[in-house]
Amino acid sequence: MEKNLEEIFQDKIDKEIKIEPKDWMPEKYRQTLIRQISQHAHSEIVGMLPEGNWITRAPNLRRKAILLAKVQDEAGHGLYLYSAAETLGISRDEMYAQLHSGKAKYSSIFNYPTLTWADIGAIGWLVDGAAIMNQVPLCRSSFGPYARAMVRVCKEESFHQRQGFEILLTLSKGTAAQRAMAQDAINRWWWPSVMMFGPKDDESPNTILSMKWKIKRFTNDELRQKFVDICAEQVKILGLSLPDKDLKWNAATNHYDFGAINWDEFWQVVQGNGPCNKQRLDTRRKAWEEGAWVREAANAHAEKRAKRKAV
Ligand code: FAQ
Repeated sequence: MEKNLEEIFQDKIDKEIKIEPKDWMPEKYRQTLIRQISQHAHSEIVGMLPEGNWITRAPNLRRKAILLAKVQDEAGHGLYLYSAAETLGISRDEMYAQLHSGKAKYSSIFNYPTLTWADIGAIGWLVDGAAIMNQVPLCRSSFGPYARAMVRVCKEESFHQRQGFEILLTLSKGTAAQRAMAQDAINRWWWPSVMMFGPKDDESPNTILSMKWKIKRFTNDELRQKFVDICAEQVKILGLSLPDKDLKWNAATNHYDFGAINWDEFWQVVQGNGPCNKQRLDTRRKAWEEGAWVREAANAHAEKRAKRKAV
């Protein structure tokens, strides 16, 4: 019997053949990817804001140059991802409108404030660390443009993670006040980083289909556990601790057990009620409005050049 389009599509996925933009795909696959890739792009762009707060206050020129480069990388990641989403038939303007209207989600983590310089270390170590854990498997995602964009993104994220760890390592070897500042940043960023992986598997409506379609290669809980296992070891090198009294090696499972996640806090932040949600969206909207003249000028210039070429 001849196979239908959906069966041919699933066969390709099962054989690890990438799906490309012009290939047939189920509408739900297209929508799932638009949702995930655009949310990911928004996260990179909004994610520039907490760190941007420290560019003018980095403790020395070297740190400032590194932070500036890191934040620029994040803008680049956002742009690759918007381009990958565009191949699925959504325009960049539509995606921006969804972000600015509050309809589109972006990662919960970027709704927390950066109070001290050590927060820049904690973001690099924990937030970029969690991002890498989640994104390395996305390099093997079934949709070609997303998978290819992720390869470069992950290389840069890996540098970001190391720069964060190095900031914390330096502070951990400093004065008592510097050590305390590093510990305080870890205390505040740990649980929000653990939440980044999303709801637990039995409350994650998208995981089953995304795993079948190999958009996701691991479930939220699987990635979260890998992250906890790695951080529980790395924190020992810093001589600091993670704020979880239930964190304990379990020889039977070969993993660290960890304490209960505050899911109420997670959903509050996702629904727009986190400490900085309003500030983040206001800042993005203002940047969009104030950038209108640049877009107009660029369009006018492009039109002029096109006319000149046509003559
Ligand atoms: N925050 O059914 P699931 C970065 C939503 S990039 C907000 O499990 P899914 C780089 C989810 O969208 C960080 N919302 O969903 C950087 C869904 O809502 P919807 C971003 C969340 O898609 C570092 C609902 O909950 N990374 O950090 C969150 O299968 C430093 C149900 O969830 C990516 O986006 C959350 N944490 O799994 C930049 C990676 N978690 O849409 C600057 C790509 C879940 O149905 C500085 N994304 N939700 O209304 C993914 O891997 C997946 O989308 C997950 C969620 C794992 C995030």
